[in-house]
Amino acid sequence: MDYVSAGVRLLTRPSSSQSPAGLGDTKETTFCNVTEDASASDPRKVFYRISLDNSLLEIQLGKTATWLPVCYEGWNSSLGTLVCRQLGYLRLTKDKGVNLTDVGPLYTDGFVQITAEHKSSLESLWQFRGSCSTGKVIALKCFECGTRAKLPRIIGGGEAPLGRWPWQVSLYYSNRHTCGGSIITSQWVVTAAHCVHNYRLPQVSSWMVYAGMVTRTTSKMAQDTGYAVEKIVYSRNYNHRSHDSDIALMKLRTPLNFSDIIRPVCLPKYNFDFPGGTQCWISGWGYTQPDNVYIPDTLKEAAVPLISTKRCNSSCMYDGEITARMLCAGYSEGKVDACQGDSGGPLVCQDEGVWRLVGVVSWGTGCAEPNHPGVYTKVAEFLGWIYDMMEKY
Ligand code: 4AZ
Repeated sequence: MDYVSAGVRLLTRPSSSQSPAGLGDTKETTFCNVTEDASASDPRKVFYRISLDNSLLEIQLGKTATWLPVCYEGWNSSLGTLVCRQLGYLRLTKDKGVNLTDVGPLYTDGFVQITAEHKSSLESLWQFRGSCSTGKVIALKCFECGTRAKLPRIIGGGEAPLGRWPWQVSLYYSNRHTCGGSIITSQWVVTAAHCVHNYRLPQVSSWMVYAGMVTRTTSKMAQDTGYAVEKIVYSRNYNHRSHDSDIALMKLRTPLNFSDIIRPVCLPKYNFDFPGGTQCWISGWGYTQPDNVYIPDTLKEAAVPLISTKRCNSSCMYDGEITARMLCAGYSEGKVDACQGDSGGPLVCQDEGVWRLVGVVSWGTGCAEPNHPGVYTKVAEFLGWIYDMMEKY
């Protein structure tokens, strides 16, 4: 799929094109009906949040209903980084101890304190306490991501106004739009391994990253706003036959200036999967017609629900081809999907008010075909790898 200009296409298939598949379709869906597990299991034991009112870190131990502030004793900033990452933020921006007396009489249910012994996992580090001996609790600020500026009204469907997907970038290889990508920090972009692997990889200087635009040609021509690439890494487990681990990172030579139209997306939280049926969004400059090799000039967007792996791996969909590092999104009837030219671009889901990069456009059988939804790299499986690469390079 990456030999022609591999991009993702956000495609709306005309309903008439569905008719030949109509009969078989109905039959298939009856025996392919997979019952969904309504109760998505949640393995987490400790929950974190940062209070919007006063920036205090609050922890819930087990599934008890109370959120408790954290004593300053034993705290250090690397714990702050770990907590921010658990919450899907790239890093810590600021941490400090604040006097309990300054935050008012809000907290009467007790506190969480760091245990004295050094524990290997973050989850086992916390214990309940009646009070904090220093009288101070932790306030945290994590790197901001996944928000967009207040936008003018959205006109029509399908075309994305400037600033709606501010993390979306267009990756140009040899002066052609080749793939999409998502900004995660001022210097790092996530894309698909199939966009950059083999012959393209050594050609770092042939890549350019365009951010903060929806209309490719005019933005590009008006001012050459492209960012040069310094480094490309892709998952060492990437398999171009099975499309497993289809993820790559690009480091820009100079950092992006964030603005209303250029902003980073958040990553998923650790150990939390969005259930099948969650409404998410894709965006890209990929093909918009199933049988038309045409890369549109303006950014397109579409809403797609997640499909559980169990259902996507059933015999009527991908029959076992979906690995633990992939996820599916789209409709069993087809019609709306990513396509060539959209590859590497974002599948984002909104959660607690921020947008998270849940998937990277990867592959699929055709585009917008019934029972062949789009397949995405599951970003949550690569959080450790992403942080390692960003620390290393
Ligand atoms: C591609 O060729 C491609 N319908 C990307 C996404 C999908 C299919 C093909 C999903 O890059």
